[in-house]
Amino acid sequence: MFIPTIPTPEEVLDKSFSRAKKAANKVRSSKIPRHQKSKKTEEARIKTACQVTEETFNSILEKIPKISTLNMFYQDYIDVVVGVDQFKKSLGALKWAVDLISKFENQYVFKIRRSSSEDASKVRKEAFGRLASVVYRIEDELNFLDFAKQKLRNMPTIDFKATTAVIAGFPNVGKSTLLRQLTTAEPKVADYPFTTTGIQIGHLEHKWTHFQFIDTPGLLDRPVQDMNEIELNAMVALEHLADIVFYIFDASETSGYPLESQLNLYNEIKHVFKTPIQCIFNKMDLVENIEHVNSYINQLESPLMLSASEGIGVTEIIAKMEEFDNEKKKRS
Ligand SMILES: Nc1nc2c(ncn2[C@@H]2O[C@H](COP(=O)(O)OP(=O)(O)O)[C@@H](O)[C@H]2O)c(=O)[nH]1
Ligand SMILES: [Mg+2]
Repeated sequence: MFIPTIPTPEEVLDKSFSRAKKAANKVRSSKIPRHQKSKKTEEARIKTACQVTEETFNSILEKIPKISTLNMFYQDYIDVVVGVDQFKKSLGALKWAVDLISKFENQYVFKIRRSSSEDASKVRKEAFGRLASVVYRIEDELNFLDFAKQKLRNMPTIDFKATTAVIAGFPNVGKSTLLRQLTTAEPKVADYPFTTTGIQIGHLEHKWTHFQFIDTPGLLDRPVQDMNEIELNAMVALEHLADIVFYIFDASETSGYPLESQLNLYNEIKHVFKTPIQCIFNKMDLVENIEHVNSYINQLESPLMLSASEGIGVTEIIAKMEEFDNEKKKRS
């Protein structure tokens, strides 16, 4: 997500005060009666300092997308990574500062006009003190927004219109290999909470349709009961973008996970996701005991057979995706 550069309170005030100084110099060198000069100069300083600060905050507020208008996937993502409430609270604080500053800007301008020339600089100092104190009041919020900027920098770019498959299964069953086989370009890596290597997104243009495949290493590859609440949330966020889940079995069990455990994880994921799940039996080329594998295949609804590293069975998966996409289009 794009978040503009977030300044520190010092940076906000430095900019505002130096611009105010320039504005004051301009007034001082202009042709106005001598007795009015100090008041006019101080008035310009107050106005400029306040307005520059307001503009700084307003431009941040305008550039940050409204969270509630984002896709649910992003809302959940932001919530898991930085917390949506905290995010909204920080933006609220910026808004609060803008309103307050524009209010006392007027008050101090009036005060200057009513004061004597000798008091003008005193009033201006008071106004600057007030401005600085408001800006420092929201220091925590500015820090938080800067933290959010860093954290949300590499958020996944998702095409929400594309029909999307999320790939699940234990480690080393062949998820990444399949993803590379399915997609034309190298899959893109983006951050995803609680995955050490991030999320991988691959694209395929097939008969003028855009398919999207997502591999989430470290998230859909272990028992759900081992997950904490935040990880569960991160997993549920995936549901917003999955049209279908591809659950990969390692039929050869060479990855070290018995088919029995793989079936358990399948059932757990099936329980969490409301989306359809397509079972895929990979590493068929390494299978030695086909009866053993068949006893699992027979328990599941029309699973597909695959040897991802050999590229065997990939076309059938794409055909399945196409079939699924057609059904989805019919439904909508
Ligand atoms: N023989 C064989 N090896 C495979 C097959 N699919 C994947 N592999 C190998 O299994 C290992 C793990 O694959 P990977 O795609 O990284 O699994 P992931 O952890 O689920 O992403 C790699 O060494 C792959 O080359 C397959 O169909 N047959
Ligand atoms: Mg992998």
